[in-house]
Amino acid sequence: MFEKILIANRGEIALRVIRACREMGIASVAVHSTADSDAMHVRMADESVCIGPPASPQSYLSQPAIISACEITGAQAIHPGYGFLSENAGFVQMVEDHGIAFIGPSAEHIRIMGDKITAKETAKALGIPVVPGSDGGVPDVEAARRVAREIGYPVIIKATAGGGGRGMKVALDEAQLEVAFRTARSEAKAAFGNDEVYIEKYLQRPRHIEIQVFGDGKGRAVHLGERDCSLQRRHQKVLEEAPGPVITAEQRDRIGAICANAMAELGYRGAGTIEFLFEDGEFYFIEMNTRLQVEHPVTEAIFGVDLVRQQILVASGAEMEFRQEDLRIDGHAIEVRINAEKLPNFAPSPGRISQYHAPGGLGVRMDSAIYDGYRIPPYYDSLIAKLIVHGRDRPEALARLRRALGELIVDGVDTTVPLFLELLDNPDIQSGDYSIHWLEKWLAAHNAT
Ligand code: MV4
Repeated sequence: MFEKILIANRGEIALRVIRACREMGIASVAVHSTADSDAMHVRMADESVCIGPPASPQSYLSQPAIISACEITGAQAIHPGYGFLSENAGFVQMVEDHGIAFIGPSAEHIRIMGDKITAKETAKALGIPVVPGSDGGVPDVEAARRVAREIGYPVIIKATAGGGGRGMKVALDEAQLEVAFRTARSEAKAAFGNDEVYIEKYLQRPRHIEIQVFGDGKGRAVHLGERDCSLQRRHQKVLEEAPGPVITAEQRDRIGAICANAMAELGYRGAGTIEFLFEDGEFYFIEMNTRLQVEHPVTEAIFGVDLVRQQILVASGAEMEFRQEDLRIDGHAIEVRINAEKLPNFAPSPGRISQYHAPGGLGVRMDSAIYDGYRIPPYYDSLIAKLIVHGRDRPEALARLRRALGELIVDGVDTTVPLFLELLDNPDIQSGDYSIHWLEKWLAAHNAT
């Protein structure tokens, strides 16, 4: 087992990893920018190294600075958290070339899944159901027209190098195809330096359902059910829950087994998420994320497992601590992302937290790196806390969420807490009847009134 791990991240996820290290008797090294000298992850780690100025490209994304911090401190492994360098295949290669372990999948698996076309081809070849569409890139408008006629309208044109919803265009009929195709192409070129695009059948009212998978890198893999992450604004998740309110045990077992078998066949190592659109009882693969995700705690809550501990175990060559038959769902969990943002426009609200009180009690988990007097720097994302509640069933989780939000005090900056209090009063949220478009529609209607 590793004796010392460097965490190449900040905020709540850095604390999450430090906590797992401490429980395993592993020393932790924090890295930080000059803007984060007083950050909680620096205080909580056993050691820390300043790796550069506030701007991420020169600190949290600086590969040489992070490798040097490992060499200076003698850390044997790097946990990347999410975001930053977590899905950078070149970084993984560099880390391994320096004799350091990367706590995550192989560079090769990250590369395959980072390209949306090879990801989809790989998924399809492994027996995962995919959205009907072009086989690979579409070179010109004529080819696009042929594919669209074959699969039927509406269609969506997506950038191969895209992700996070950027570089997508919908064509409802053939009259809209040419403009959609050309716009997608030029936007892809401008945003990603790669103008390759592909076409899919456009699903009109799906849910975003993602399957948590975990592999030992030696041909064994399991699934840990799904998360419903349909409540999003501008491709940013706002609330996530597990199990999905409309997924049956049969649907879960079927798609879960397909995903676990696929990951076993790949020899996938560590945590991964296979994203699907779910409509009319069918799953359609869209992307795979080769990292631990922000919303992993809802899965941890209902399965009673520590995913970061398992990541560290398999990265060191040890066995994961469960088999598929050990994994049973207990109750329901919901996570809300508390951002330092001002409603109704979600404008970033950095500043000093003058008072902070975290909720607690049965079934409440608060993952946050803020404290009384903490100054939220303006350089990074606006997530300041994740509140995760766990109940015996969905109504109990919802009641607990309302209770916990009532206990929470964050003064000095604006937060998204009022949004969650309003959502909890909504009948569609209470019944679980929402698609990927629900939140944006609700916000539009809400802000108009
Ligand atoms: C789609 C789709 C409908 N049909 N693909 C958005 C980001 C990227 N992860 C995939 N996305 C979508 N792909 C087909 N064939 C609708 C979306 C989409 C979406 C997906 C998940 C969560 C929120 C979304 C919001 C708008 C569009």
